[in-house]
Amino acid sequence: MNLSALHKARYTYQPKLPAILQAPADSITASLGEPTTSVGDQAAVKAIFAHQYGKPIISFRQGSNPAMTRRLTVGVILSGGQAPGGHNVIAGLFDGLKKGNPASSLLGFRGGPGGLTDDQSVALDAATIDQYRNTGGFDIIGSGRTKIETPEQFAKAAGVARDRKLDAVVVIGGDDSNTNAALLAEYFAAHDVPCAVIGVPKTIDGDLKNEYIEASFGFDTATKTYSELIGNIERDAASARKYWHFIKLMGRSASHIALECALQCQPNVCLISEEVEQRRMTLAGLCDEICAAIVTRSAKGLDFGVVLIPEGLIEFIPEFKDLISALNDYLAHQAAAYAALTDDDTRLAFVAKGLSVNLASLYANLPRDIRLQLIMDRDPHGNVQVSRIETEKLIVSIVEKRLAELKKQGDYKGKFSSQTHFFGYEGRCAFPSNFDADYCYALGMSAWALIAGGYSGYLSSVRQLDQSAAHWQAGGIPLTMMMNIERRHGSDKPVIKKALVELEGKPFQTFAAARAVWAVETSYRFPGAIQYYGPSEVCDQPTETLKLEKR
Ligand code: FBP
Repeated sequence: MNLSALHKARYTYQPKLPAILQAPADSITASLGEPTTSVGDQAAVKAIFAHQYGKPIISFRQGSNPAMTRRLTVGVILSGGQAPGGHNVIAGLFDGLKKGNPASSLLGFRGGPGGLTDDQSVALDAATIDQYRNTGGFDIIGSGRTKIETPEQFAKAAGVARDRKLDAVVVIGGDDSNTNAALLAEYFAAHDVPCAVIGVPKTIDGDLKNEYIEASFGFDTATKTYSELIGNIERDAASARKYWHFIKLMGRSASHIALECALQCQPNVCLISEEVEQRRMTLAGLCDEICAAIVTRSAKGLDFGVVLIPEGLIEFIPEFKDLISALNDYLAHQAAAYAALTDDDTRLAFVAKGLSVNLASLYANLPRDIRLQLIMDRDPHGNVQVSRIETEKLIVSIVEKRLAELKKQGDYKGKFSSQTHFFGYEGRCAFPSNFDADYCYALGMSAWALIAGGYSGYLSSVRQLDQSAAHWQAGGIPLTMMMNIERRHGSDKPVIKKALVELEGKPFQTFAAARAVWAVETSYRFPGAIQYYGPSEVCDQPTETLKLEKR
């Protein structure tokens, strides 16, 4: 293979581990906390997870524990969207298994959770793992979004676990995938399948976090990748002085990615969906705020700028939230009739009939492309595919109209030319930053320690991430602790609660205190490319979000 110089160099990078995971296997033991409760809907969550509910938080510490050296057979699944560092989770899990007992083995289930139910697996040996250390992507075994939900799927997964004599399955995934992991753990416990299920917090979106899960892996690398690109665009905008760039950033519902990139790059405007919802802003209202920045800058001779738009914005604008929720319910309940329709015009007419008068009028006034994007297939977990809705173009079209009106009234004399961008997939498979390479390797090894310790229904956790890796705390957080009940596919389901941007939190407050100046001045900051080698203050820094949250 003709590998790039960086690719070869990354093979020699040795991820840093928390001190406890550097210890010999038989001297790692667990401290157990108090019984836990779910974040919401306790009675309903407890009823669904009768065998899992209430487990204690686990922290690893030094102590004699010969049981950790038992021979294990473990299966691993990569689930959902790619996130930098997934390969290092598998490497950490593999190295942990071999440290515990050289006869232990690791199977990779191909193509996501469907690989488990269909028994599509590959043995992962040292030579294979070595090819993927410290690299981006999920291509070692591939990923997928299959949701294991029918009794047949659960029974098949149990059959595969029994046939392959699996001691555990590790699910590397986001909130939806880890919800699946919890359901699988419950099913195995209820049906006496002697196989543990352990989750690992993955997602570039940064929304799988709480007091105990300080960050999901991949967020660090993805936001650094986007920030490099945004900084480059800012410099281009300030050089050419003729374009307003509207950049939609991936991240699904939460605006963590947009906020982190704003803290890194100091753009003129960054919309935060959670604030839009709290202020009950309309689409027209938020476009007016963008126009205000454009008009003020134009009066200063600055007919250029950069606007960041979180991918999930549309779901947070109150009028659209109602529309999307009505569309979700209608499409779920009319699935058969809708599936029989053969062209877009009939689909649009069919959907419009199912909406209330107000929502039908909102829907009818949207550009046709957006109307079609809003009714595209939901993903297997019931999510609207926001990456495919061109919110940035919708906003530009409204801003253009509004500026034309302002010009007519004599309130705006500038020239407005726009460029739109969507940064999403570009950031999901970059070589993991040193932070993600270390964090993921530690998460993988912590997952092994949970399995070797005999635990199930846990999310592997590594805490105190603002400190150096040696001081990180490894352990496990019960999956049920993060659950509440939400409406999906037209019915109520247990799901891991998404962490949205907290408007009282330090990251948002820091942004809010600075943004008025950024809107009218040109305060751009250029983070540059991720550095893997060099001084620690350049190549080992966590995100601004993490630093501010831990301050
Ligand atoms: P996960 O929640 O599975 O980590 O996926 C994250 C994500 O990258 C979102 O930011 C984005 O909206 C979505 O995946 C895109 O999905 P797909 O890869 O199926 O197009």
